[in-house]
Parts: sequence; C-alpha cells; structure tokens
Amino acid sequence: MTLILLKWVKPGMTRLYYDIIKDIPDSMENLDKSLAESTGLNLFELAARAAGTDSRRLSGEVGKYTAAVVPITSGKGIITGFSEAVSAILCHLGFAAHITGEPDVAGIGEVFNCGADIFFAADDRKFLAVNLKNSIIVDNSQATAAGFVHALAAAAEHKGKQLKGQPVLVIGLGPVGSHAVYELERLGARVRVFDTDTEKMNRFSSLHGSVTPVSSLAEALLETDYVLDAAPAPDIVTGEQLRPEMVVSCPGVPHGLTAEALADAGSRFIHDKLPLGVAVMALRSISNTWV
Ligand code: 2YH
Repeated sequence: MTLILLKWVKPGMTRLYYDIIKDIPDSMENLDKSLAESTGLNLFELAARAAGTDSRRLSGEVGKYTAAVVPITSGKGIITGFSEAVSAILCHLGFAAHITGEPDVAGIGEVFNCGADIFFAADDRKFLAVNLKNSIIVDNSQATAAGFVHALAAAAEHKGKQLKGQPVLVIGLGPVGSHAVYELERLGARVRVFDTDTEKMNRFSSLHGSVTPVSSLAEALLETDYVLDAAPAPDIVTGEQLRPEMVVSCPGVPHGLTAEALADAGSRFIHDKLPLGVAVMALRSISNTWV
C-alpha cells in the first residue's frame, strides 16, 4: 500500500505503455456499446457533448477533415502502439487519419506538406491536437476531464437524475482531476475533492472556495453517489464501497476499482485508457463552440 501511495503522490502523469493500449484499435465497437449502456451515448455523441456541440451536425463534418498523428521520440521516446491507437480512434470517429512516416519536427513538416488539417502529438508531459486551419489547440488533460465529467452527467441523466446540485467526489487533483473540478462546477455540481497529498488538496480548496476537501476517502465514498476517479492508483474503491446508486467515471490509469468492485460494477463504471480524451480533443479542435 505504501508503494501505491508513494506512486500516486509523485508529481507527473501516467505514461501509457504497449500492453494497456494494444487492444484499443480492435475495441472501439465494444467501447461504443459499453458507453451507451452507461450513458445512453456512444463515443462520438459523448465527445460531441463534451465539445459543447451537436453530434448530428458534427457527424456530417468529420469526414471532411484529415488528421495526422506525429510520433515523438523525445524524452522516454515512442510508445509502441500509441500513434496506432490514436489514429484508430480518429478513424472510428470518421476522420481520415494517418500516422506520419517521419517522427518529430520532420513529421510536422510532413503534416504541412500533405495539407492535413489537424495533427496530434504527445511527449512525456503534453499531448496536443493542433488544428492548422482554425488555430485551435486542445490539451489532452482538459479534453479527458471534460469527456469523463460529461460521461458522469450523461450517466446520471440516463437514470433520470441530474448532476446539477448533486455532490460529486473528485479523487486525485493532477492535471485531469483539477480540470474535472472546473467542468463539474460549470455543470452546477457540488464538488468534493480528495488527494493523498493533503497539502495540495488544501491549497487547491483554498484557491477554489466552492470545493470541499474531504479528509477521509472512505467516508466520502459512503455519502457521494457520483465519483470522478482521476487518481492513477489501483484498489482505492472496494466492492463494499461501490454502492448500487453509485456511478464511477474513471479517467485514471490504472483505474481505482478493486477486482471485486470491477466484477460487480457493470454499467456503473465508465473507463478507458485513451479513446474518450482523444475523441474530445478531435471534436473540440473542429468546433468553435466549446470555450
Ligand atoms: O502518455 C503520455 C504522457 N503521459 C502525456 C499524457 C498527457 N495527458 N505521452 C505519450 C507519449 C507518446 C510518445 N511520445 C509517442 O509514441 O509519440
């Protein structure tokens, strides 16, 4: 447990690796199905909602855009399967997507030369979508936060409820968790926050007077039906803690459910390793309505 907590409080973000992303290209249909069971919306519809735009209008538009994924070798280098996964997600949404032949700056040159509209590139710290035609840049952490917050809101609505006025617990105040707080506030939720780094949690809460820090995760889980788990830590929500009324929307990698909680969760658990964040990046980059 000590090791897990140390890993969680370490600053920085989760680095994806081949084993956890290799199945993404072949799992897009299943993801659509599981998202629809949880939220009533498929990946495209959910991403359009998080992009603040109408999915029917956008679905007629995406085919007009070409998107390129530029592999980046800097820092810890290329993650085998990463560009392939991003490209597969974009193709699934209807974009004409490809991976550049060259990585890095030469790859960006290739994007210009082939006249692609949007390019996607990630190093160890940032993952951006850059639309060269309208100058919109979308950050993966913000897009991921918006996607999983809107998934939580859509899941509530799918059950005939609303997030507005409801307490929502955000676990983990890294780049995704802190952006999720802003998104939840926009939707009128009453936001509670938990982070194992108490100093960080208290500093965040004092800067954002509207959020309530919680000192005990176990107690907060007892009282909060809607959970946004953005902590990159396993086994923080047990089967016993996952009550029937709860919905857990989980951008954190690894997700926080124990094996027992996962076996019982069904459509109350919303999670993926990359697609929803990439889908929101893509649709925000071609939509001027979300800011
Ligand atoms: O996974 C990451 C970082 N943790 C940034 C995530 C931002 N939310 N980066 C991917 C690195 C990909 C690599 N450079 C490649 O294959 O191009």
